[in-house]
This record gives sequence, C-alpha cells and structure tokens, in this order.
Amino acid sequence: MTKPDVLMPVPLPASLGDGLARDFNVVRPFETPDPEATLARIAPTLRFIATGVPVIADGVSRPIDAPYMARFPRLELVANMGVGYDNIDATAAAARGVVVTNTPDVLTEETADAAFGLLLAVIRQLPQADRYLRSGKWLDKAFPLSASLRDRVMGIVGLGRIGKAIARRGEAFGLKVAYHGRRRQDDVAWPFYADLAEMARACDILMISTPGGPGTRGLVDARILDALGPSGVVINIARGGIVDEDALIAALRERRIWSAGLDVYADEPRVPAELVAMEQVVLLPHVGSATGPTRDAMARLVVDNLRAFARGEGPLTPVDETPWRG
Ligand code: 8YV
Repeated sequence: MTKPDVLMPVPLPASLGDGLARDFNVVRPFETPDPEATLARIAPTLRFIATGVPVIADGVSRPIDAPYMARFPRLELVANMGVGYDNIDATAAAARGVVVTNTPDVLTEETADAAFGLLLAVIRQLPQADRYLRSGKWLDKAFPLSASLRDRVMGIVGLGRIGKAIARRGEAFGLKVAYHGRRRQDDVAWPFYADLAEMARACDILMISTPGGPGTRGLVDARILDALGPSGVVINIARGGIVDEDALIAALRERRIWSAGLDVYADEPRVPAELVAMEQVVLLPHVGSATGPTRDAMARLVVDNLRAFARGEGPLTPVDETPWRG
C-alpha cells in the first residue's frame, strides 16, 4: 500500500520527519526546486499537514489559515508540533471539519523550568554577572547588588497547565501567587483577578503564560505596565504578540518597570535592537520547550496523533475548537 502524504510546510525537527517517514510520505515543498508545483501536485488528495515553528527561520511565516487550507479540498487533520497553535486558524479549520491537534502536557514542566529560570536570571542578574566575570571586572570590584526574589508577588496571566506548573515553582520559592484569566478556577486557592490591571497593581512579577492569537494581542499594554510599577518584572514565555513591544520598550527605557525576561517576540527571530541594547533585560531565543527529550516527546505526539487518526481511531490531543466526536 502506498503511504499517504503528509505536508510539512516549514522545516521541522529531524526527529519528526523520521517518526513520520515510517507510515507517511513526508512532502517538504521547501526542499523541492519548485515549491508551488509540489503543492499543486499533492493538493487534490492531501489529507494531512504536520506543522509548527520552523527550525530554520527564512523570514517567511506560513500560517495555516483559511486560504491556505482551501487549497486542499480533502484536508482532514493539521497536527501542530507545539502546545500553542496561533499559527493555525483552528476556528476556520473547525468550520470545514478539519481537526487540529497540538502537543500539550509533554512540555509543561520543561517550559515552566525555563520560565522560572528566566525569572531568577532577571531578578538576580545572572547573565550579567556571568558577563561581568568573563570580562575580568571581578578582579577590580564585586558585582553590584541585585534585586531580590524575596517578598514578591507573582501574578500569572493565564493559569493553564504551564501557568500552574510555574505557580507551583513560585510557591516552592516562597512567592505569593495570584492569577488572571477568563474565569476563576475552582480547584485552586490562589487569588483570582478578573481585571488584569488590578492584578498588575497587586503584584511585582507579571508572568505571561496565556495562549497567543487575536484574543490576547496587545493584552499587556502601557496601562498594565504602569500598573505593575517601577519594581515590576515582566516574564513572557508565551507569545510575543501578547505584550505591546513598543510599550514595553518605552516602560523599560523610562524605568516605569524594572526589568523583563523574554523568550518570545512579536516578529521572531527578529528582536528589536532597543531590547538587545538594554543591559538589564534577559533575552532568550524561544527555548521554553527546547530540550532534546521534550522536543522528541513533542515530535512523538505529533506522529502518534497522525497515526491514530489515519488508522481511524481519532486524534489523541485535539484542540478546543476542533469539533471532534470520538
Ligand atoms: C516551540 C512553543 O516554539 O509549544 C509551543 O507553543 O512555543 C514551543 O514549544 C515550538 O512549537 C516547537 O516546534
């Protein structure tokens, strides 16, 4: 039997391609001399797409939106390698009965580790201290005293799986935890703020772990940053678009907030030069889930979703918008 095609619209990790190759014919138009002709060849029969954040940035983002999906009349499943799926229009997919899957759970603890590491790095200025030693400055005098994590309140924007894993770490470090989201969650005791500005006023760490996309674009703007105040720290491990980057840069420049730790940006992998020039901020290149074991687990889950679906067993981890009835 011939293997069904899986379209990989962007370069993704080798482990994903290897895992898929056992049961599918992986089509990578970007590796072919004429990508458009390759797409046109598979379009009439294509049932599956495997996508995610490209491992090689070529400056071209390829959202899986309604016009893109419309090219494939027999499309059934879009499997995303990532828990965030703002690269896919899941509502448009649902409207035409296309299932979307993501990779929850397998990256939760890893991403929470990265978030907390970033927080510690910002507060204790660990990358700056490392740079200080390497440049020989310690030989002249001690590194300047840093801010402290003690007595801080961490307000979490989006208390999903990753938000909760960060909250648990916060408690272990003696932080007070609060959260903002669409609704109060009955199974947690942390204070809930329906109003984000109110939470920002009550905390001095704003930890962003909410999904990206149109619903949260620009959610953290100048008003929220001013509510956070001059000792405030913004940590973003979610999606760059959730923070108004210009407002963040202005607030940092004018010391209306104290610092920021960012793993994500509005226009990755391009990072505003103003941020790069700021000594007090800590900037990571979107590495929240980027460990060998976790990326392998994410790739496996993409493969397992596709395999189960192709066998007629349904998707393993469909997203909320997907109207799947198993
Ligand atoms: C990666 C992520 O950027 O899961 C997500 O939402 O942002 C990350 O894990 C990526 O999706 C890996 O391909």
